[in-house]
Amino acid sequence: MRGHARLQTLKGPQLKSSAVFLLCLPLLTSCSAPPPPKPYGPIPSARQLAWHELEYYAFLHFNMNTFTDREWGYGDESPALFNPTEFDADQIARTLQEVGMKALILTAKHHDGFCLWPSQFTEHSVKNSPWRGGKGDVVRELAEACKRHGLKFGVYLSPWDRNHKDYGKPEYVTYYRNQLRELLTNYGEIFEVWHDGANGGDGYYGGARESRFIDKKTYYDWPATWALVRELQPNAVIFSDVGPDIRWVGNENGYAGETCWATYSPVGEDGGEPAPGDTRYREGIEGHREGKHWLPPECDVSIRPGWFYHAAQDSLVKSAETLFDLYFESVGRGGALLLNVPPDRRGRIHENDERELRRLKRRLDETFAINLAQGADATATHVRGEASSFGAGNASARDNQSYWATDDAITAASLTLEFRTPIAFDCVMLQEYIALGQRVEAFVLEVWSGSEWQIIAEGTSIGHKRLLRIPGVQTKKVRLNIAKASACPAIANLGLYKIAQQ
Ligand code: FUL
Repeated sequence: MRGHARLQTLKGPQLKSSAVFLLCLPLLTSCSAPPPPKPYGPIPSARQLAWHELEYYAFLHFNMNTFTDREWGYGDESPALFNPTEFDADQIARTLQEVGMKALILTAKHHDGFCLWPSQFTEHSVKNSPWRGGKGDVVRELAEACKRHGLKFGVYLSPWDRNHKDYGKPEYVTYYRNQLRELLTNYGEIFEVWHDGANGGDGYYGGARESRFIDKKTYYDWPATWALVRELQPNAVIFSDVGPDIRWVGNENGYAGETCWATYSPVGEDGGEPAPGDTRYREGIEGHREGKHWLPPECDVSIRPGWFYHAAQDSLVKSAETLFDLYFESVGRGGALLLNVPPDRRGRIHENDERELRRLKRRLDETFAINLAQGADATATHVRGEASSFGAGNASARDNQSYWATDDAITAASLTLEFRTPIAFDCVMLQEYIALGQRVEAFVLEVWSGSEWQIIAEGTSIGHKRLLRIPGVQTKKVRLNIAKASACPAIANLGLYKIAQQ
């Protein structure tokens, strides 16, 4: 009774919170916020979650081929040919950082076997090149420059080696692991280890000059090789056609599918066990809705026609407009954009590449500078336990750590943003709270015309990030309908933007 009397003297928010508190006194547990939803399906590991945040980073194809004007060296190239005239790791790392990239992955060894670091296990390396009098180490200079410029650093170590005499024999696998150990021990923190799928064929092989093929499923004993990566660099993600952390998207053109699941169950070309270089790789474009593993796609593509620098391609650098499209087709479909920017024979990022990268950066910055959804009034048809900690406003909040969620039984629901004055936008960003898995299977976006709801976009997968470009609209209300989900949705972000013109 006394509690009741006091209630009557309170007003506004004070009344509301006191009332809730008093009413809950006898039933404290039933009024507390509900527990978060249970994860659905495979979920990302901590290292995968950190990787998802990178989104856009560089591939650096720079090695012997840069100096021989080739894409695949045979393996008999003289180390004397590797001789950049003005190698400048700071120019490379600084440029990449300034254009918005978060990391770089260097071809420490490509198929021709030449090593950019003075490996103690071969003579086929920078130590026998005239560059820096044979005392140079490209891996070290770039790893250190990355640290100085706030980039993460990763390595590509080609499993195929057309130079090595033992390629095809068990001894070569020991050599490969020894090299991996050098790279993962001597150069600080490595964020990603990249294993290519191209493997086997003709080559120099220590002078044998013949064709050699290996059993892709068994030769490298990949589980044991990856265990070495885990031991030496526990935070590094491992990329290959089959993961185990990041999958190849199945094309070298830089795009994921319009529908693209982070989950995937790779199978071999013959329908059996998969291995790097032996998968039905086209399935990587979409992944599998019921995939057994969290294996998000990395979309690799070169800014030039070739992976390595060729002066003849200086006029063929992809434009910022093309790169902007690729960004939407990779990052905007839940993957990462691994954009190859091959240093030239000086050992620097070429001016033409730099120009387009800076134009791209300007346009991305301008596009995503203002999220029009922030400040909107957010409501939802369902909110988990009616708790503000799962409220609609979480989806339009600045951070991605809070999310709008519904009760477990509700797998179709909608969220509406309402604005005091009309907003104009032509780009939508959606994000799920992926720590709980990929849950949404279909969504519809609508705007209020003044008299009715009009559909402006429909889609399937969301995952870490979905970017949609739509014809420009002006409206005071935007509605996101989650039409189908495998478990109650957990939406971290609904952002609205206006695309900057180039
Ligand atoms: C391919 C390689 O054969 C190319 O040379 C390049 O390195 C590309 C990224 O992967 O499989």
